[in-house]
Amino acid sequence: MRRTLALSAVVVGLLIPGVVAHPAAPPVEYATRLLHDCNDDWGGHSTVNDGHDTIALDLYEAHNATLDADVIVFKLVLNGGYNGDATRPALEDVVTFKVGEQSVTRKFRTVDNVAFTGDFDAVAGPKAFNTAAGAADGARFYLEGIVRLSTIGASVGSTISAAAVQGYAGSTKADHMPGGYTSGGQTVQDCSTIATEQASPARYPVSGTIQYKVKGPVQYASLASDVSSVTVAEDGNATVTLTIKNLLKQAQKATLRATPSAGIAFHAASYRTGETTIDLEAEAQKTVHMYVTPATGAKDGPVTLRLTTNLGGSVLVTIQVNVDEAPAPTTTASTVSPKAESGGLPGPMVPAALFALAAAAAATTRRRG
Ligand SMILES: [Ca+2]
Ligand SMILES: [Ca+2]
Repeated sequence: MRRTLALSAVVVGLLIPGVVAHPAAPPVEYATRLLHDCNDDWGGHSTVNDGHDTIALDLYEAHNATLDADVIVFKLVLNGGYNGDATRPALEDVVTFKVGEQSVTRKFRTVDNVAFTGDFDAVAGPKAFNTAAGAADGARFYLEGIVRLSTIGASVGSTISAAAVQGYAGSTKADHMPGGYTSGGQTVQDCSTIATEQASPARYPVSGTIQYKVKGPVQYASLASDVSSVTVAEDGNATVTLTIKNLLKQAQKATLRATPSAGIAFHAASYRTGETTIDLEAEAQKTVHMYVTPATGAKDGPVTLRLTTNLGGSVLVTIQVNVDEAPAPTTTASTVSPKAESGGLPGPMVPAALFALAAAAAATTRRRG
């Protein structure tokens, strides 16, 4: 792998520099581009100087299941690394930014340009960086530095600003974003593409000026309930209609969970108690029915619904459930809700509470007869 990366950098840098000098593909739709460097300013230099060619820095929010937390992911696009000599100092790429007025510094580090570590909460990559058409973009690759919101003192509404990246080879400064690079101890502002940068701010954000407002990982999918509270008889049944929408132009797999899960079931593609998965085609909207079936002795309380998606989305909705105590046995039948009697209950996996409800409805019919 090390040899492949180094060799590719040499080949691309020396033989086809015209191909090198091009911008990174735009960020994925749920990411924000914080920085784009001058076009490959370190590109040829990475074949004679150690240090990564910094290309771009994107940010996206996600719910990270491993960390069990809402996180910010800094996606750093790089190229090259070593110049082909035997020196091979440790390479570091230091990411700095502000959360509100608080300065934060995190770094990626490698001693072989194959395995990367760092002082983020987690580091992923390297992974191949692709062109907009999905092909490998030369030898470019990206790393992901993942931090919990809580780790960096951020929360929904916080502003992240003043992003910058400084590359190092050992203790020697190399390429940086925004702007040029350092060579022989001198800062070189090689920004020949500044006109392009200004003409396309979404692709080349004007260096260091992006102010990102933390939203939580809500840009992937939405979840809405037709009611904020529901009243249901003890041992009875109530139906809540949930609307789920894929906010992205790509398919996602969503998982819907209820806490507490007891007495909660979903009817989506199939009937599931407590949790269900839903395939969401691009920009699709789907309706899911949630059945609330409180057991005998159940108390009033909130039910929290969490919708997560395989790309990192997470959204919460809380519904208050008020339980009407069951009256004396002789009047049980009168407490059955009209909605429950009207049918439409799921078939093959009806929980015990629903069987009890059906029995009560049958008793009503007999008495009326
Ligand atoms: Ca660069
Ligand atoms: Ca630079």
